[in-house]
Amino acid sequence: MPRASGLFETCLTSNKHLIRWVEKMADLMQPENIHWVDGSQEEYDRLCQVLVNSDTFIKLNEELWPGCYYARSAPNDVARVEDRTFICSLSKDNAGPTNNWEDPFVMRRKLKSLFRGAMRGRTMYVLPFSMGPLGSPMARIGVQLTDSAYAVVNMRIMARIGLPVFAEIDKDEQRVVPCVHSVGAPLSPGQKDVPWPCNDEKYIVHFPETREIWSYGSGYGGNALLGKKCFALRIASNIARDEGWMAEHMLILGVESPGGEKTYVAAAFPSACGKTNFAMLIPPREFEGWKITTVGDDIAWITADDSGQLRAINPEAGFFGVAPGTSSKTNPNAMATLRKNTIFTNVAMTPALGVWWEGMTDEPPAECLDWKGHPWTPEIGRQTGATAAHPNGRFTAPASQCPVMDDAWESPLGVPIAAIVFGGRRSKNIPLVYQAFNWSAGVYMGATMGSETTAAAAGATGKVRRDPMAMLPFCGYHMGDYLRAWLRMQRTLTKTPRIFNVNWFRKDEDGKFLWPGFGQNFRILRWIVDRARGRALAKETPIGWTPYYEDIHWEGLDFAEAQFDQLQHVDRAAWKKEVIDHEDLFISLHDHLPPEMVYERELLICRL
Ligand code: O2Y
Ligand code: MN
Repeated sequence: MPRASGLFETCLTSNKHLIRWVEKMADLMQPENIHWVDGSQEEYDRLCQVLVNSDTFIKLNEELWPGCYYARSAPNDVARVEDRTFICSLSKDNAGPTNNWEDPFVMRRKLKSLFRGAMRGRTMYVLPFSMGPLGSPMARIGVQLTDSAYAVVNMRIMARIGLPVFAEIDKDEQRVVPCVHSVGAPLSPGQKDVPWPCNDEKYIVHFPETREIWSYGSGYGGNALLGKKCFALRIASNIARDEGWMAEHMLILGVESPGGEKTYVAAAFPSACGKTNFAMLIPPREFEGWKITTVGDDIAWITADDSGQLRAINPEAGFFGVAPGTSSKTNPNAMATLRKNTIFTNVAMTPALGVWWEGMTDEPPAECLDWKGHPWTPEIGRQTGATAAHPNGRFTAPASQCPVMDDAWESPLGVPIAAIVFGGRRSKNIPLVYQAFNWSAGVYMGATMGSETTAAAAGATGKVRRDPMAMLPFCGYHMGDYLRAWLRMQRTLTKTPRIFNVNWFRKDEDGKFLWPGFGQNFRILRWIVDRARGRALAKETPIGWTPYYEDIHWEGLDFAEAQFDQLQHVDRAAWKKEVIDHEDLFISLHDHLPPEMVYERELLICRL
């Protein structure tokens, strides 16, 4: 047994269940060593050095990029793998039509064979982590066993980890979510490791009833940093449904007026729709004294407090942001955040040991190494079409380094949410902004939201992919039941947040964007805040309330009323087609679909 061989000498918990589970897993996966993660800076530095020694990390130029490291993944391990992601609920019906399901008994047998000996020749890290500020009643704890030092150092940025979490586990003997992760690349004695070990066969598996996560074969992002999508969304959505709160794919931001009035807004956009940019938006200079503050850029855990007010925490402690397209023009706050103590993955590396990606600067570097480590020049890029950075290249950066983090971003009780915003990338039909008539219409709005596929994603470009509440890849149970949970939530509220839809991406007949976006989105946010606070008028349309031209603050932007009307136009014929389209999703959810969604659809058809 590993215990007898001294593998447990540095055990950092007294929790017997935890120790027994670690023993059992060590027995299964046969690691060479066990490392109990204390979460200290010294340990982080040591592990980064281990990663440098194994050629996984390159230490970047300390003068230009202090405390930063650079990694390249294997070319077959560059993103989340939705087709290899499973929800193994006891009943297939509970996973619903939008998730891959496998019988949990069959899956357990498969996992047992995959994980048997999977960590041979490697160290197994026992990584305790808290999603949410430690000690917050809204926080939840997990323990990830992993054979990836890369996952450990990234998790140290993305979550609260180490000794204080062990202390929390020991204090209450509280329930933890067990997470098992292996890159699936055991080493035989004397075998030389590769910089990015992984396996062609990948399994990202969730057992919702037992609240377990098993991830095999990948070392990348959402597949390996199990606190993020696997725990904070797929497993947490199950816990939230059972306990009456919500785990959402939402950013949280604060809008602060010159007089110090603060209004918090949560917003759900599908992946790759600019959530990080919106969360860190800088108002145009005409709005002196106004400030946007960031609470989170990706995930919100939301609950009603004793007074019936919705409150939200960001369960994460860092940003795992898309690098390409991020620049001091598009997101100066993100650029300031990632200047130090950041891990870059699958971007390009310059000869001066700096990083670069498409869109970071107007001028590309004369030469660099691309995300595969091959020489890249602008000329090579032109000739081959190859980008220097992978489109899903990432930065992992501590949230505490963001210059506009909200004062209350770590508040244990979260921040009060006054408005919820849904949005997607739609070139036609969907106005720049409109407000749902009420909560139930707002749930319909979120349920039917969609985004046009871009060239970066698989599938036909320009096709609308329905993505209810931006949770399609992340809801850990039946989507119809998820919509029911949303409707149920209203009953716990006395102050119901107002619900809005935005679309920054509407185009004219020539394919040109009608709205400048970025910082200008502040004008729309301000109307949303005014509406949530009951001090702006609105015009009734068949799909919801829309702003009058005069109610948007236009100072500093030359935007004619006719242009605004074009952006806000509700084309009834096109909307009738849109509503027919909604039916596809509803049919797929059939017996789980809440009847309110059918009523809302009927009402919408009548109004059109
Ligand atoms: O490719 C990955 O593993 C990352 S996916 C991701 C990362 C940060 C925030 N959101 C997402 C997402 O896919 O929604
Ligand atoms: Mn996301």
